[in-house]
Amino acid sequence: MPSALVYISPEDPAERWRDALVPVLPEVNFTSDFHVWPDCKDTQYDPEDVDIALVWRPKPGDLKHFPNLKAVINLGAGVDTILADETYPKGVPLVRLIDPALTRHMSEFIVHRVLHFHRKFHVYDQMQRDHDWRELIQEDTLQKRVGIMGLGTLGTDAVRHLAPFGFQIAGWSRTEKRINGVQSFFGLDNLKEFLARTDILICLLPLTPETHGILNAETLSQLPKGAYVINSGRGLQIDQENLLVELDNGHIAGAALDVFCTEPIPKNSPIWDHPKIIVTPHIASLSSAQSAAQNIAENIRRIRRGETPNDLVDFNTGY
Ligand code: NDP
Ligand code: OXD
Repeated sequence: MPSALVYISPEDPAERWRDALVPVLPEVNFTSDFHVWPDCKDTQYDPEDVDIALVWRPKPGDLKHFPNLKAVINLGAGVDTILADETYPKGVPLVRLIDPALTRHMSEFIVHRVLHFHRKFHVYDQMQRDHDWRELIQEDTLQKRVGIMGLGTLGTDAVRHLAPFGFQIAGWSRTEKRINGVQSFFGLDNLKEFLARTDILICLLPLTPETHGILNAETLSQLPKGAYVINSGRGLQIDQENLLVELDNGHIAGAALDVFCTEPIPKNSPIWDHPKIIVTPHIASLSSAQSAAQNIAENIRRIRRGETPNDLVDFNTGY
């Protein structure tokens, strides 16, 4: 029976994950049964022994080297790069990361960015640089309309943390939601109405063919004048050129972007120095190996017992 793990991440060294998994998977021999791709190619390992791949942004084609995979476990929430790989082994279940620390850290990021724009700290930052001592009008939180695209694990938690401030909160998702105090919009038919009532827009959608470019010239212009955009979903969900136009013509007052079409952003991109854009390098929430290890171990055991793992990706919806 194949029973070895392979770790595949071109970006993230294996040690962090191995160190976190060793104590929670005492039944696994990490010396003989934990391989790191592609280094293992130079060892005596047999790819047929591998039953589970632990991956973060594997390169297209990486997974096809393992003929006996029972499951692929993604070490992050978004599975877009994996599903874009046409060589993904057909029929092999894909598990995504749902982890309390990942969720918590995303909510911190969202709350910080929403308050930053709502309380005009971006303007006060500039005023300090200009030695400009003035009071700006303080808008009432109870009148401020926040809209979240994506009411899944992360969006729902962000709503929970934003609600106590008193914002008027709405969410947009594929299916209708019933969350106390949150107006639910769903499906493309309701998108225009959702955007029209949103002063601060947060994008926490997965990247799928349906959400690719969903924020474009038409939809951005449906936001009220002076709206703010926060994107920590995926860069390709916003048409970057269209966003720059709307920022430059003043329709959008500011944007906080954590994800981009090309990462890292090219050194000469206008995004870096745009006065209305706050850039972070895809750090809104980073996977924590320490926190996630228990859930991953549980899923490894479930898979090896022949049970359905938790947090399966639906190949039909793409998330
Ligand atoms: P979930 O799968 O839990 O939730 C996805 C939400 O998006 C659901 O509410 C779903 O609707 C909605 N949705 C999906 N497709 C559509 C559509 N076509 N139209 C309307 N709504 C849609 O995902 P998570 O909350 O766990 O994560 C969301 C994304 O956040 C990840 O896919 C990843 O891209 C990004 N992310 C970014 C990080 C960063 O550091 N920047 C870190 C972690 C994640 P429904 O509920 O009806 O199914
Ligand atoms: C994720 C991410 O999807 O880090 O987990 O973007």
